[in-house]
Amino acid sequence: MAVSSFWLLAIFSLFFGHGVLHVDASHHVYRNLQTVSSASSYQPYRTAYHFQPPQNWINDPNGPMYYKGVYHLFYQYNPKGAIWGNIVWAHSISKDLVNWTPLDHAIQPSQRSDFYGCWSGSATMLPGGRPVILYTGIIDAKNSQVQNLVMPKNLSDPYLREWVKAPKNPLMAPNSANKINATSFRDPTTAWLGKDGWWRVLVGSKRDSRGMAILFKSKDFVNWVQAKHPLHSAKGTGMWECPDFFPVLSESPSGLDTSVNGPDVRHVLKVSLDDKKHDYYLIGTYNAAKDNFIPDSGFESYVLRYDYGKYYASKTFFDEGKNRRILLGWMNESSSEADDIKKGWAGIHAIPRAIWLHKSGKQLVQWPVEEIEKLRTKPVNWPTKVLKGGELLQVTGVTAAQVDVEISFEVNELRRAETLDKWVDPQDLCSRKGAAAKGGMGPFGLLIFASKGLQEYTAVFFRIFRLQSKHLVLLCSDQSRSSLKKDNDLTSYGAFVDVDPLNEKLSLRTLIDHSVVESFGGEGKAVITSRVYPTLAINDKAQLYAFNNGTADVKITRLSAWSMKKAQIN
Ligand code: DQQ
Repeated sequence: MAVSSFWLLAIFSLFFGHGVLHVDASHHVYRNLQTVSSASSYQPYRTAYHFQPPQNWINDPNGPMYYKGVYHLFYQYNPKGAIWGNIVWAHSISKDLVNWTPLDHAIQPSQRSDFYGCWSGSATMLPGGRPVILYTGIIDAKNSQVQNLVMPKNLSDPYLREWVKAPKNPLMAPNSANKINATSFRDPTTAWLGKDGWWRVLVGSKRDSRGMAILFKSKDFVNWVQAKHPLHSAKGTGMWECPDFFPVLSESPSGLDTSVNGPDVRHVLKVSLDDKKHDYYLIGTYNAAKDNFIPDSGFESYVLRYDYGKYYASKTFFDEGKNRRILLGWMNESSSEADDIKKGWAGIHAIPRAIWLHKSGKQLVQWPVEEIEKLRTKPVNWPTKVLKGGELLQVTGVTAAQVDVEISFEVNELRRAETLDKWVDPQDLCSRKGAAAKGGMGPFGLLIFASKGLQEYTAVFFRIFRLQSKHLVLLCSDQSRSSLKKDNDLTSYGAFVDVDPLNEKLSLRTLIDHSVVESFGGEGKAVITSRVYPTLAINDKAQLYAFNNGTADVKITRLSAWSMKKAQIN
């Protein structure tokens, strides 16, 4: 294949240290602040086991892969400050997806096709297990975008420390013939190989306000031609950033290599909607002969999300070592830019999640990778107990600012469920009915980062409603009282969880980590992540409670909590 020859020939200068970008559709741009970093010594919000570098700004996970027993994570990074800008691909490696070691930056501006920045992209394994990366290069101060290829310099290095740019870069570019706007042409996916011997890759784009995943095809991974039609597009959705397209099995949680297709396979298309700043996904059928993707009915309105809180620009990869598909995502801060500069850093990554299709075929399910359980220590387990209406029980014996907690509730009648006249947006419902609003069946759940006098807390809870003859289970993450400092983003988040409240348990797992509340409801059917910055409930001043602010009693059938050890995160 042509690819193996070009990287051997390529010797390029690595660092150009090029200046500041000018406009970006995705992030606030403060040119004068992009090189400012002034970390203060007051650091109660740094994470103990969620991925983050020692300082500065990070955003999207890029090119994750498993190579020769090592996990690779690249990410968008500003080496000069705590605000988005000066973007390079930073690189960390791990043996377990929990403990991470930093390496030198893998891709930095150095050639005409990326002088102004190295934006997001993905890795693909070529036959024989040779990894390559496609990424977006920024070629001018207007943020015009092209797609570039890099190859590892030394395939026998499992750490893949050095990457060589293809001499033929850029390999995909907008032109008048393909009618692509140069500032809306980015974030190539992992490529997949069809039975016809052609590689396919998607690039995020839009035409007017129609979001689209443009399809390119290649026989040799170097020469790419644009397909006549996008793989999929949708009116009114705006720019599609960081598309991801992958197969899932209809009857099993096992993962699949991105090129696999067949009768038991469904496909998932995820798009990060720039206008909404959320990651939406569609489940459907990929027709390889026609190269189109038809979403199942019910997905037209872009409703299903990976995470109903703060979570964006995610990307999956196939973990061949454990036969699973892993999802990585970026969580931005909820604090002001001024506070980010003060603390000297911004952005973290979620705990890597295994992701698979629920047996109903109607939604995906996510669960933190099992390796994270290695950090669990000093278990606390409660016997089954009734949590009376109005009751608050402290979970003692754990480090409440750094804990993994699983709680399950059982209800045995629904008479006191509050009535809804019509369907209501779950986030609006959570904003109107926070933890302090007394209900019938709920709110019941956890008070996290609670201060001693409850002046501060973040509440994650269930609340059951009746809508006509059906019952709806709402999961909320209520940040309205998370901090006495009111200039943070205190938006409450919510999602309906597809569980039958009488016949299934209402389970919640929450990973709590200093400024992170990452919650998995209904065994991973609904996920909500929040970033919070308590002023009183920090470190050993934080407390954890189970609470019930409804009138009906509920039963806690399980409460298990573990203090979490610190991981090596760079
Ligand atoms: N972030 C990158 C872009 C992408 C956006 C720039 C999504 O490639 O579209 O840092 O957060």
